[in-house]
Amino acid sequence: MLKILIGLILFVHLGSAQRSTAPRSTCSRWPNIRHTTFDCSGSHCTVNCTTGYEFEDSNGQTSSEFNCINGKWISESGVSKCEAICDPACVNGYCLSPGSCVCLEGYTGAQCESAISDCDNVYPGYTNADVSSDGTFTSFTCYDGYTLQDGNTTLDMKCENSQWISIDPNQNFAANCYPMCEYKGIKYTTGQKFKVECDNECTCGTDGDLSCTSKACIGQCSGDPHCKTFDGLSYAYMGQCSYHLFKVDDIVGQEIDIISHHTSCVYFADPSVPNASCLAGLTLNAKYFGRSTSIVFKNDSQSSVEVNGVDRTSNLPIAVLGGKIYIRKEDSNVLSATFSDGLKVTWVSKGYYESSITVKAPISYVGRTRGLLGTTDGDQTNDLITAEGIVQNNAAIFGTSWRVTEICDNSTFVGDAPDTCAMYPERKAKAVEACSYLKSEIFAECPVDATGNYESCLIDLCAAQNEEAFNGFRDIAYTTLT
Ligand SMILES: [Ca+2]
Repeated sequence: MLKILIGLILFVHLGSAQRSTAPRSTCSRWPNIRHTTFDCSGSHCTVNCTTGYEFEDSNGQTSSEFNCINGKWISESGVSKCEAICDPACVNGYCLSPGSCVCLEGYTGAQCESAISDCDNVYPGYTNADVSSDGTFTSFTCYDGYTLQDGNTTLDMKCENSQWISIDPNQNFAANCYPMCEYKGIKYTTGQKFKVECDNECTCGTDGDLSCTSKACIGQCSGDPHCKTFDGLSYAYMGQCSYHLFKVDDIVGQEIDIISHHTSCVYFADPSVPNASCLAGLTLNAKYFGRSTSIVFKNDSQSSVEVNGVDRTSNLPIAVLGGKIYIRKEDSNVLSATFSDGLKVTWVSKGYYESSITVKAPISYVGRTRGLLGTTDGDQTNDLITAEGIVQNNAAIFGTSWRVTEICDNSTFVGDAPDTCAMYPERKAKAVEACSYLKSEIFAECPVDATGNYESCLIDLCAAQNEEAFNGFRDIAYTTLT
C-alpha cells in the first residue's frame, strides 16, 4: 500500500513538470540548432539566432517560429539552421565565424579577394635593405643609416594578380634605401631640403652627399634703427652711442671692426617720441698684416668719406690698405667699401630716418662674426649674444654691451624701443591695417620670418605724426622686407 502511494505522488509530480517546460508531443525538449536561443511553450518554440548569425538562405532572418510536428521541430518559415555573418562577404571562401572568412585554396585577404599567384620571390628591385618574405607578403628594412625616399625605413608589399604592390599606397615605389646625410650632427634623408646659415639651403643627395647654396650673408641696420642679423632675427634698439656692428678678428693677419654711430632723431621725428635713435654714420677700422686704416662714412648732404682723417669724398673711387679695400660712390647718397675677399659694406645716407648700413659677408665668415648683426651660424636664438658672450633675449642689454665706449657724448637714452602704439592708441588701428600687409599671403613662401618686421612697422607707423610721415615709414617697412 505504501509503495503504491509513493508511486502515485511521483507520477503526479513528473506530470506537472512536463506540462510547464516541454511540449506534450514526442519532440525532444527543444530544437537542437547551434548558435540559437529559444523560448518554448508546449509544442511551440520561438528560435533566435545569436548575435553575428542569421538563418541560412533567409535574406537576413534572425528569428523563426517552430512547431513540433510528428516528433520533429519544423520552422514555420522553412529555415533550419543559423550561419555566421561576414560583412563584407567572403569572395572566395566561406564565413567561418562572425566577420572571419576561411579562404579557398589559392586565395587570400580578409575577404579572400586576392589570388595567391605566382609572384614567387621575384621582388621589384631593392637596394641597401634586408628582406623577408613568405611568398605572399614581403617586408624590406633599410640598413642602419639608410632610409627610403620618403624618410621611412620599412616597406611592406603583397603579391596581387602576380605583381608585388606596396601595402601603403603612399609608398608606391621600389624599396631602394639611400644613405642619410649629416650636417652639424643632424641626420637628413635623401631629397630632404633644409635651411642653413645666411638663408642658404642644403639638399641631401642620393649618395649621402649634401649640396648647398652659397649665398653671401646679409645683415642690416636701418631707420631708427631696426636691425636684422645675418641669421634673419629682427629687433629694434634705441641706444644713442657708437656700437660694434660687425667685428671679426680671428682671421690670420686680418682685423675688421665696423662701428655704427647712433644719435637722437629729434630733428626729424615726432618730438613727442624722444627716445628714437637714428644712424649718424659708420667707421670701418681694418688691419691687414700690420697695416691699418680707418674709413668714415658720414650722414651729411655730401655723403662724405674720410680715410685716416682726410676727406676723400672728391677722390672716389679709391683703393686703400694696399688694394685690400675698394671705396666707391654707387649713387649720389650710396657709398660702399668692398674687401678683396668679397666682404662689402654699403652706407645709404638719406637723412636719419631712411639711412641704412648693410653688411654682405661671404660664406667664409660663417661662425666668425660678433656685434649688433649677430653670430652667423644659422641659429637665430644665439644672435643676441653680448660682448661678454652671454646670450640675451633683451635687445637693450644686448645692444648696450656692444658700446665702443661706456661714456657716450649724446647718451640721453639707452633702452628698448618705445611702445608708440600704447603712447598713441588712436593711431594703432591704422598702423595695424597697413602693417598687416607684411603678414599677407604674398610673404607666405618667404624664407624670412616677417614677425620682426611687423613689430618694427607698428613702432614706426604709430610714431608718425602726420600723413606724410606715415606714408614714408610705411614705404620703408615694405621695402625692408621685399
Ligand atoms: Ca646665430
